[in-house]
Amino acid sequence: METILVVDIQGDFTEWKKGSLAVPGTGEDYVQEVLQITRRFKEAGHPVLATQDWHPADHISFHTSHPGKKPFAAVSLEGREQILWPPHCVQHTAGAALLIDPSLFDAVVHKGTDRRYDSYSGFEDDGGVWTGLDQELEKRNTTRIILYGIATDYCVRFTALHGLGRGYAVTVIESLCRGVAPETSTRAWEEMKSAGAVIVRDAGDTRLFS
Ligand code: VGL
Ligand code: ZN
Repeated sequence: METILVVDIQGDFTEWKKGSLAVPGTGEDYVQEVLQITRRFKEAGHPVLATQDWHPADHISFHTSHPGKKPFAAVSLEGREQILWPPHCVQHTAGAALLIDPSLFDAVVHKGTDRRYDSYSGFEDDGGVWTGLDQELEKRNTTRIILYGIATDYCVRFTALHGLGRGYAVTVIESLCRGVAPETSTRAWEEMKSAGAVIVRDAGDTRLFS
């Protein structure tokens, strides 16, 4: 069974909603395209899941949690590199809201909920705690994950790599992804490809529509 996974389509990551961590190329037209394609997958009978970045207000990934540090600075936390982001996707705020009607999703998985750990991966945070995505995929007898959303170089990348690591086939739809920066996005595509992900240009290339 193929399961669709829509990654972090949230106000704070979009230009459309003037988000605090707006990713280039995320105007209203982008979100509408993601919505339409997601509807078509749903209508074709595929389970559709979503991830939602869902941080407490004092999350460790926010530069405001590190006095004197500027946004986008890199720091070392317990030996891990952590990029310090502008505060974003704070639980229950407008910026954290999904921009696609949640009724379209069979389940929504929250990530980054523990203030001590970031979680680019939809599967598990940097402390190794699982989000619940594994169970949602297993419940639906998933063998292949079809993935797209924001951001190519962070959440899409780590979710694809962890999906492959768990033995799933992973297909990423390039035209429905947006990255924070061009260089890191180029590297992310190469990394996903060499780890075994299938990268397709358009949703039609998945041949999943009936
Ligand atoms: C993400 C930066 C910070 C992502 C989450 O989901 O790609 N990026 N938090
Ligand atoms: Zn985040």
